[in-house]
Amino acid sequence: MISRKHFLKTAAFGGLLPFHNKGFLKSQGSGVKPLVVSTWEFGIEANKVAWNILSNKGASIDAVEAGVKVPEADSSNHTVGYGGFPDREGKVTLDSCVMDHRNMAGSVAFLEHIKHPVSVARKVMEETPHIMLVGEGALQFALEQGFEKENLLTAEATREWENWKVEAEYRPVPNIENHDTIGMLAIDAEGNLSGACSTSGLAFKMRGRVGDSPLIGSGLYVDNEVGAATATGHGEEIIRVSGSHLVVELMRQGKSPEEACREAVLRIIRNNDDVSELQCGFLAINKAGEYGAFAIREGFNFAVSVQNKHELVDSGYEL
Ligand code: SD4
Repeated sequence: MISRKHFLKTAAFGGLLPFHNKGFLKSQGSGVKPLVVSTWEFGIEANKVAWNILSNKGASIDAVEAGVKVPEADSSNHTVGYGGFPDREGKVTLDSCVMDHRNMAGSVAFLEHIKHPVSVARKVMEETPHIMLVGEGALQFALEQGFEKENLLTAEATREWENWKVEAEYRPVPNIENHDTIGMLAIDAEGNLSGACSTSGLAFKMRGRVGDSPLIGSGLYVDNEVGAATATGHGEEIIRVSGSHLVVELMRQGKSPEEACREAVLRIIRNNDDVSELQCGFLAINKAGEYGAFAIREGFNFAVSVQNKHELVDSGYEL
């Protein structure tokens, strides 16, 4: 029998699936600004750099770009920037985007040899009439903008790729291969929202494969009147529901950040007969400075920085 408490918990969302979180989909965060949140535990170090900018009255777009550059430069992080695992052919290809409070956006995808794709994405936003550049064209643009061509494939990533080739099974494993995309969202002292997202994508992906992370509306979306959202996990599933835009629109309809993230997760679950090998997570903030996250399964966490404190928080999850 379903207890009344359990029924009330689930009926509001039109489903009776179990879900897990600390406290029931309530608004997290006191609404104090500035605020920065980012995906996964390495978000703490990224947030600290972003926080330095925000706490000195800096702009949210400067904060998210600087923050995301931290894991991009970290060779021990195997799915962002330098040190990222390569594609099947042994090439590191990077995806990134930014969006600011003016609804302006920039993006690069399938970019090789440039350590900080987030900064190239920002240049696309600021220096071109376009939103997205890919592959050779993105590289050419980056070089014209003064970025340096570097080898991003580390000895460790090469070893992992060599090992992978022995079995050559293309099977992403939730929370193991896929768990390092950084999505960062910030609200500055002026109340302006920005976001950035950066990844090397799924390890050993097909050459040319692009996931959700550089796609405005999928891996990231910012609406300065409502809030911002970012995504991590299986990009194909996130693209199928235009995940981050969906989360922002659900917040516009009055849902808390965590409720909105959960609804997007439920749509992904509904789209799949078998979710046993899937992981997707969303992270969101609203204009009031509240935040929340939700994932398909346990294991997703995010870093929150507010009032000079940096904290790692476990996301709610459905299964
Ligand atoms: C992708 N969403 O390329 C990225 C991978 C990821 O956490 O987020 N991993 O599909």
